[in-house]
Parts: sequence; C-alpha cells; structure tokens
Amino acid sequence: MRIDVLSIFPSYFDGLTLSLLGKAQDAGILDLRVRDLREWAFDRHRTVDDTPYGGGAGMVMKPEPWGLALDEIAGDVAAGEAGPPTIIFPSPAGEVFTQRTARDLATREHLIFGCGRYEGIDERVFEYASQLGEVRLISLGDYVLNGGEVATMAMIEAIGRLIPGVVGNPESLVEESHEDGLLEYPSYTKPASWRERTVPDVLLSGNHAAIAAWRRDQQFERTRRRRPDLLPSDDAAQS
Ligand code: JDH
Repeated sequence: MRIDVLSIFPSYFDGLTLSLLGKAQDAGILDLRVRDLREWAFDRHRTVDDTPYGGGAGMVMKPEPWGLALDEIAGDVAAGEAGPPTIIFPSPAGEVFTQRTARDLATREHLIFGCGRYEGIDERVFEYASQLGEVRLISLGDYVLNGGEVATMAMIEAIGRLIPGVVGNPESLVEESHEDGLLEYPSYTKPASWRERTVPDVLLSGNHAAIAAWRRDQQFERTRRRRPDLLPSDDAAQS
C-alpha cells in the first residue's frame, strides 16, 4: 500500500517510522511518504493561508498549493499502474472514523491524506480532488483538534495494522475479526499475586470452558457499564 501525507508540519509523522509501521516500511509492505505542503507555495513567504471570504475569525488554507500538490502526487501514480487514489481530508465535519472505516481503507492501493490547519481548507479543493480520486472527509471523533495531523496519524496506525504482514501475530487480527462489538475482557499476567491483589481463580483453573464463559460475562458487564450504546438492546444505539 502507498500512503502520501500532505501537511505543513511533516515532522509530526516521524513517529510513524517507529515500531510496527516502521518494520512494514522496511519490508516494502508500506510505502509512506510525507510531504510539506509549502513545497507547492511559491511566493516569498510560502504562504498557505488567507482571510475567509464572507468574514469571520481565523484563516483558511488557500487552494493553489493543494491543487499543485494533488496534481503531482495523484499524477505520480497516473504514470504508474495503480488506479485512482482515495483522498482523505480529516475534518471535524466528516463521517466518524471507526474500525469499519479502517477495514474499508485497508483494502485501497493508494491513500492520500490532506492535513488542514487554521479553520480548514477552501471548499473548492475537495471538489477538485474528487476529479483525481475518491474523496472522503473523515472525523476522528466529536471533539475539536487544531489540525488534521493527529487524526491522520491515528487513522494510519489503525489502517496500517490491518495490512497483511504488518501485525506480528495474525492470531490477534483473527480474534478481532470475530469481534462482536463488545468491549474486551480484562487481561492478567504473572505474578498471580501482586501487592495483595490476586488474579481471578478461574483463570488459574485450567478449565477452558469456565474461562471462556467468565471472559464473555466480563465483556457484557463492562460493555453494559461503560458503553451501553454498543449493546443491541440500547434504544439510543445507532440503527
Ligand atoms: C482537520 C483545521 C482545526 C478547528 C471550527 C469546528 C465549530 C475548524 N475529530 C476532529 N476534530 N477536529 C479535527 C480537525 C480539525 C482541523 C482540521 C481536522 C483542519 N482544524 C479546526 C475548529 C474548526 N469549528 C467545530 N464546530 C463545532 C467550528 C477547524 C478532527 C478530525 N479529523
């Protein structure tokens, strides 16, 4: 999979070369390229923002650098053999990112993330980008961030670990794919007693049926307490 990131803060993404995703890049499974949007800003100050038409607080990202950057990066690929890219703009006004979104995006050959800053990006950039690929406006969640960088990093991590060969232990992915939308059960490791706190007896019993039943019960109990919206019986649940 190829992933391009456009940002005015490219060093935010240094962390993605560490750990799992770093190994995927070394192994050639993931081709991650982070580019500074100001490479496509040609005035003396490499300006990427301007005041909003219609008035209002803050600044808006100018369309020109985005257009040139997207032409080059999507055009890069038009010259190759891959199909049109999926172009993701993190946005507080987007559809909410979930594990389902991650699974969908993990099937794509080429992702481009456009990280906005200030009050966001001139609307015409999204229209123009849809001529180059499939555009998705996606929100990390219902809270306000200062830009798209942190959202992009979270999405790349969630998507990246679903690419075959990236997660070290495929068993953990199999377990997740069988997931039922409940919260996970609690985990314990040695020692069996730590600072007067003991591991639940059932986990030391060797009774695998009893362990499975206890874990299932813990999943339901935690979900009922912490995330009742995930239970099918919840009236407020998304339909
Ligand atoms: C991209 C710039 C900062 C801050 C206006 C929005 C009232 C607009 N889950 C997520 N939260 N925030 C982002 C995100 C934020 C971004 C950019 C993504 C580019 N910003 C920004 C405030 C506003 N504000 C909320 N309304 C209720 C008006 C942009 C994000 C993601 N993904």
